[in-house]
Amino acid sequence: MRRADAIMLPNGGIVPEDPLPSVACYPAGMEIRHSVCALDCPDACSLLVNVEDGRATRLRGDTAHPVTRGFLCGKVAQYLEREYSPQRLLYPQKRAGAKGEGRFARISWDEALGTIAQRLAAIAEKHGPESILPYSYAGTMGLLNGSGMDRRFFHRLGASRLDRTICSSTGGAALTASLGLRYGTEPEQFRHSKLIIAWGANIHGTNVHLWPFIVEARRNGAKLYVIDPVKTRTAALADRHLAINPGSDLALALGLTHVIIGEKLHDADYVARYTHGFDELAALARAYDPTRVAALTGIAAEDIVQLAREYANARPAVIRVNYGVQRSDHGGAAVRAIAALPALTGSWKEAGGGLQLTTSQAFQFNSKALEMPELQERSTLGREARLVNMSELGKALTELDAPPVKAMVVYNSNPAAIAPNQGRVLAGMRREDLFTVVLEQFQTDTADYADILLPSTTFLEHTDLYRSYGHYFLQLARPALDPPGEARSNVEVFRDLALRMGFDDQCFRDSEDIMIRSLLNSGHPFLKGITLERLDREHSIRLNISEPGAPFLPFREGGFGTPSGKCEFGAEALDYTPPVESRFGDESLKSRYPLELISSKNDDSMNSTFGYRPRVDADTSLLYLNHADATSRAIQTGDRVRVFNDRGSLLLRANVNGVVQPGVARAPSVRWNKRAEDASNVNVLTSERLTDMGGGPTFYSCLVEVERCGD
Ligand SMILES: Nc1nc2c(c(=O)[nH]1)N[C@H]1C(S)=C(S)[C@@H](COP(=O)(O)OP(=O)(O)OC[C@H]3O[C@@H](n4cnc5c(=O)[nH]c(N)nc54)[C@H](O)[C@@H]3O)O[C@H]1N2
Ligand SMILES: Nc1nc2c(c(=O)[nH]1)N[C@H]1C(S)=C(S)[C@@H](COP(=O)(O)OP(=O)(O)OC[C@H]3O[C@@H](n4cnc5c(=O)[nH]c(N)nc54)[C@H](O)[C@@H]3O)O[C@H]1N2
Ligand code: SF4
Ligand SMILES: [Mo]
Repeated sequence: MRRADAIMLPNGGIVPEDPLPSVACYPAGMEIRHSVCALDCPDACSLLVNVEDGRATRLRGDTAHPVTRGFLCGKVAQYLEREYSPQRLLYPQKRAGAKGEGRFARISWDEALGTIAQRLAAIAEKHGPESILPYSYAGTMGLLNGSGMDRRFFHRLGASRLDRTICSSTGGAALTASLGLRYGTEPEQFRHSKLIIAWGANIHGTNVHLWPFIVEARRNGAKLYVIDPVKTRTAALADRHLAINPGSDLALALGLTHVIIGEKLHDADYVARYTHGFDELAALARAYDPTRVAALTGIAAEDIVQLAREYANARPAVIRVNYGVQRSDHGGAAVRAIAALPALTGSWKEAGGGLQLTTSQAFQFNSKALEMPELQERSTLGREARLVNMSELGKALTELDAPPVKAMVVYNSNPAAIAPNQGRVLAGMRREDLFTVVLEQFQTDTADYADILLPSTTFLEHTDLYRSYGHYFLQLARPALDPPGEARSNVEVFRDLALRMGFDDQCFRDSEDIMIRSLLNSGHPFLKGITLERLDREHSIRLNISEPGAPFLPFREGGFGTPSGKCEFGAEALDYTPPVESRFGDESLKSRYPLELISSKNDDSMNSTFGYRPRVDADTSLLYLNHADATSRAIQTGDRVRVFNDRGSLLLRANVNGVVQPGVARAPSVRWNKRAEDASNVNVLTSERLTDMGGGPTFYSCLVEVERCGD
C-alpha cells in the first residue's frame, strides 16, 4: 500500500501508522481484538482494539482492510472516550419527574421489563396493537440490533410498522426506479477515474475513506468537481466548486443532458442496447438549454457546457452522489436525472466510471428470515399492520387516529433532536397518555421523555453483522469488551420482552449465531460460500460481486434490475419546478423568509450521536451567512442571531464568511437541544413536508429569516 502519510486527512483524523508489530512484541496480557464501526456511515470501518486486562487502551483502523486502510475519522478515533464516558447509562430507570425533565430513579431489569410488558399488553388490549409504534433508525448499522429481534417482537405484537424514511428513502426509490438495483461503483475503482464529480456529497466530512482513492486518482491527473450550495471542505479542496442553488439539481442534470445529447457526446450503442426512454429524455432536455439552466441553478451557462463536455469526454468519469441532493422536494427526480448520466455516456462500461449513491443492496440477505414479517398473522391484529412514516412523527403523535399512538418504543435513534418539525414532535412526546420506552447508551433529549429508560451496549460490546452502504465488504464483530453496569443489547432486550409477553415462538429463543446464519442463507450468488465460520476467521469478506482482483462493473452490459432490464430514464417525471421552500418558490413565503437554510451534517459528529461533546456544541451552534445577507441585517461574525420561520425560532452564532452564496445559510447539524441556551436545535425550523419519491423528509428545503439578537 502506498504510504498514506502523504494523504491529508480531516481534522483529528488519524494518519495510518506503521504496520502492526508482530504479536510477540505486545506486552503480556494485551490482546488485539477485531470490531466494526457501527455508526451510520458509508465507510463501515474495520477496527482493531487493543485490550489490556479487559480494558480497551487503543482503537484504530485495520491496516489490512482495503477500504479502511488503517485510519479512522476524527470522531471515532476518540470513541474510547465515549465507551468509558461517565455519562453512559448503566441501569434501567423509571421517570421521576415531568416528561422531558430528565429526572429518573433506578429500578431493576425485572421491574423494567415487567412494567413494559404489562403496559404494552394493556395498551394493545384497549386500543389495538397498532397503537404501539416502534421508532428506530441507524444508531447502529448492525443488522441484528437494528432490524432483527426488534422486528420479530413488533411483528408478533401487531404493532404499527415504521416506514424508515428519515435519511435515504427518496434516493433509494429513485435508484430503484432508474437502475432497479441500489448499488454502483466500488470505492476502490475511484482511483482509476479521470473526472470525479462529488454531487451533494461532502466526501471529506462524511465518507472520508473514499478520499484516499480520490487523492490517488488526482495524482494520476484526475480532476475533482464538487456540486454543492455550500463550500464544504471537500469543495475547498476540489479543482472546481459549482455552487448550485439548493434543490435545483434536476435542472442541472437536464442541462448536462441537453448538451451531451445536443453535441452527440452520448454513447448511442449503450443507450440503444441498455436503456429505455431515450427519445422522451432527449425531448425533455431540449427545453433545458444552458441559458435557462443557468438562471435556475445559479451556475454560469459556459460552466454547464464545459462540465457536460468534460464529463462525457473524460474517460473514465465517475459521479459520487450522496444523500444531500435528495433532501428536497424533487430530490427523487434529481437523483433519477443524475443516474441517467452514466447510462447516457456508457460510463458504466469502464472501471472507474459509473456512479455511486449506495452499495447496500448488493448485500442480498434473507432479510425475511431475520425480520419474520409473517409473525404479524399470529398477532391479535392478524394481518399486516399499518405503516407510519417516521419523517412525520410529529403528525403521528398529535394527529394520527384509528388508533392513536399510545405507546412508543425508541431505540437506535434520537427523534427529539433529529426529526423534523420538532415543536410538534415534542408536543407529542410530552403527552401524558403516551407510554414511552427508550433504549439508549446516553441521556439524550429523547431519553429525557422516557417513562422507562433502558441502558444499551455499544457495538464494542455485542455481536453483530454489518453490511455497508459505501463498500462491498461484509463484516462480523464479536464483543471486544464487557458491557458496563447492566447494559444490554437490543437483541437481548427484545428477546426478553417477547418472553415476558408470553410469545412462545421458537424464533424468540434464537441466538445471534442462528440469526446470522438465517440472514446469510439467501441462495444469492453474491453471498455464496460466505459462512459464519468464515466470517469468524476472516472478519471481513468481499461479496462475490466479481472475480477476486477484478473490478465490479455492475451495469457494463446492462443487467439493470428494472422490470425491463434496462436503465429507465423516466423522463415523464423529470420536468423541473423549484422546491416549495426556496427563493424561487411560493411568493408570500419567500418574502417573509428569504433565506434557504441547509442544516447539513457537521464534520465532527454523527447526526446527534456525539451531541454531548463540547466540540460538537461549538460546531452546531453556528449559522454561516453570506456577507451580503449579514450586512443588510447588520450582523457580524460572533453575533448572537435568532433564526426563525412559522414553525419555530432558534438562537445561533453568526459566522460570516465565504461558504455560502447570498440567499443561502448553513447550520451544521444536529446538536442536543438541552445543551443549548434555548433548549432547541435546527429541527424546530424544518418541516414535515415529504419529497416526491419514497416519502423522505425535506430537511434541506427550509426558508428562514435571521435577525441580530444581542450578544
Ligand atoms: N461527519 C459526519 N459524517 C456523517 C454523518 C454526520 O452527521 N457527520 N452522517 C451520516 C449520515 S446519517 C449520512 S445520511 C451521510 C450523508 O452524507 P452526505 O450526503 O455527504 O451528507 P449531507 O451533509 O447530508 O449532504 C451532503 C452535501 O449536500 C449538500 N446539499 C444540500 N442541499 C443540496 C442540494 O440541493 N444540491 C446539492 N447538489 N447539494 C446539496 C450539503 O451542503 C452537503 O455538503 O453521512 C454520514 N456520515
Ligand atoms: N436538520 C437535520 N436533521 C436531520 C439530518 C440533517 O442532516 N439535518 N439528518 C437526518 C439523517 S440523514 C438521519 S440518518 C437521521 C439520524 O438520526 P438518528 O437515527 O436518531 O441518529 P443519531 O442522532 O445518530 O442517534 C442515534 C442514537 O442511537 C443510539 N445508539 C447507537 N447504538 C445503539 C444500540 O446498539 N442500541 C441502542 N438502543 N441505541 C444505540 C446512539 O446513542 C444515538 O443516541 O437524522 C436526520 N435528521
Ligand atoms: S464513522 Fe465512518 S469513517 Fe468514522 S470510523 Fe466509523 S465507519 Fe469509519
Ligand atoms: Mo442519514
